[in-house]
Amino acid sequence: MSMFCYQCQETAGGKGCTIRGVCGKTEPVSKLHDLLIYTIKGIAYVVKKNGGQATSRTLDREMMNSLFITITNANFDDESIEKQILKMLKLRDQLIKESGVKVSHDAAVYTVDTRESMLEKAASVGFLAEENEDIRSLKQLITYGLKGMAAYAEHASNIGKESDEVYGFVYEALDEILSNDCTVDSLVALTLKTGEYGVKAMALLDNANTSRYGNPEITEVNIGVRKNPAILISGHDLTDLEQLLEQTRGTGVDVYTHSEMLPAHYYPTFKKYDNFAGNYGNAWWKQVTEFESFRGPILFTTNCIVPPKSEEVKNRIFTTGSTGYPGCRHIVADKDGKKDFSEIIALAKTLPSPEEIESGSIVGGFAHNQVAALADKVVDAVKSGAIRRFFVMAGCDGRMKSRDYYTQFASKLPGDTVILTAGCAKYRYNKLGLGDIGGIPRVLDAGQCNDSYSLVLIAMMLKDAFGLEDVNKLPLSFNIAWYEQKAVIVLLALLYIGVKNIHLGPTLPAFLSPNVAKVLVENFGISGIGTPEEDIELFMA
Ligand code: SF4
Ligand code: SF3
Repeated sequence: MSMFCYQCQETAGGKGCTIRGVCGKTEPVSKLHDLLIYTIKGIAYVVKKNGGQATSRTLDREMMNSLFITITNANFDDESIEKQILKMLKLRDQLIKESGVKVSHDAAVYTVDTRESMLEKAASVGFLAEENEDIRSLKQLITYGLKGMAAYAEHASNIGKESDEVYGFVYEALDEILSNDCTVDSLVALTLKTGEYGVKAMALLDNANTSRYGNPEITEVNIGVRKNPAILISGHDLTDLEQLLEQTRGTGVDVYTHSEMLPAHYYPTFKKYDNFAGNYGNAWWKQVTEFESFRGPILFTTNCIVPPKSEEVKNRIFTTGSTGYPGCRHIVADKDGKKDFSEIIALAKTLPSPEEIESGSIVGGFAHNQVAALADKVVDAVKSGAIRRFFVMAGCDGRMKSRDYYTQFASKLPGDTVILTAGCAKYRYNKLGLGDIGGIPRVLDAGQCNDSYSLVLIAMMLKDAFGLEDVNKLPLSFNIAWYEQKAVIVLLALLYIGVKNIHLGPTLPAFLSPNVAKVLVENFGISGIGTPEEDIELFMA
């Protein structure tokens, strides 16, 4: 077996990618990801020895960046991952020197300097080295939750909001899973604690986004195109979008959002840009054809990158932040976080405007503040029986044919139900025209996957409005679609706040061992999906 990865829903054969990732991840990239994770566990071990004290914000931020780099479809660039490993080793040694702690664990003392030595080292430190499958399963569940948490913490940090508590927990958890003394019980407890800190990280990001860009509001987003040359921005980072809009203002170049960047249209701050033209395309995996017809440059701020099929498209792709792809130009921030996008803007001016693939508009912007403003209307609709049940259908989309389930499920739901969504899962049903109930749209989009936090607040608000003690007593069901590790932290956050009977699909994670899956079923009522008809009957009963 040359590599092993089973962190995402599309893992080969539902078991693990062993030769090359279904996502396109190569063997060296997979191994370098493994070594990077091992290296930051070593740093967490040193921090623990130092009484939980990291010595610099640079270290905190690079820890988050290292986790983020290893998220599915974020960084395929072996050279940049190699550089990150060397950077982390330098920071580790600096930390040891400054703190004066004595360390002996291999992760805290090992050295590598060449690609060859890195790949050799990686082969011996991958997570398969853990022999007990239940311990391995829980450690990976926590690791994937931490990756999602780090992505959200990094976005918040880019807006200037950081939390010692969140950073502190990441060090604590990484140190704990490096240890050989974990038990199933201690790891189950750490899993729930990861969910607790996932809620904190999402709250931090919500606060960062709304304090900087205002509260999302109901917005109609154009899905057609204009005649100007244009740039497509993908991923989740709003500070990159803000800088791109500032730099394209008055240049005659339009900016369109792609996939998870769609909810940026809901923020008041971005509405002032005349050249913020709309959303182009659908969920991440459709980029294979949609980037061809877009015709202009594309900027990836985070996952999900699909390896481009042609040199022509590849030459139009730029990456920034934690993302990377070999052969694509990478834009680096200066020490103040400023990025120069002039090369992308210049390229856009030489290329044709986007080809229209859709027309019309979609509506979104139902984050917690907006829903709170509509609370009386929503509560009245439930009391009068106009709304019988809510379905939280947040999460990710993906390539698997079995995800048609979500389109079928949404379209077959009775007309007196409302879907609450967040994340790119929405593209499975946000253009179906499901109508409204007394002016309340039947699909309420709160935003990106991290805005699942908003859905939690909305559930809490409904619970209070109906004077209930337990969120599980609401006419509310959870049918979550997952793909990558941000969905893992969303799931752990939901478990932490006590949500029961979540349906998770289209398949259960390969990294759950039979015993760990059993714990999740017995304690939280987690289950997979059936057919849309069977599941609707079950939920409505
Ligand atoms: Fe396979 Fe998913 Fe890992 Fe890619 S991220 S190598 S598809 S399991
Ligand atoms: Fe989508 Fe990649 Fe997860 Fe942010 S963009 S939800 S899959």
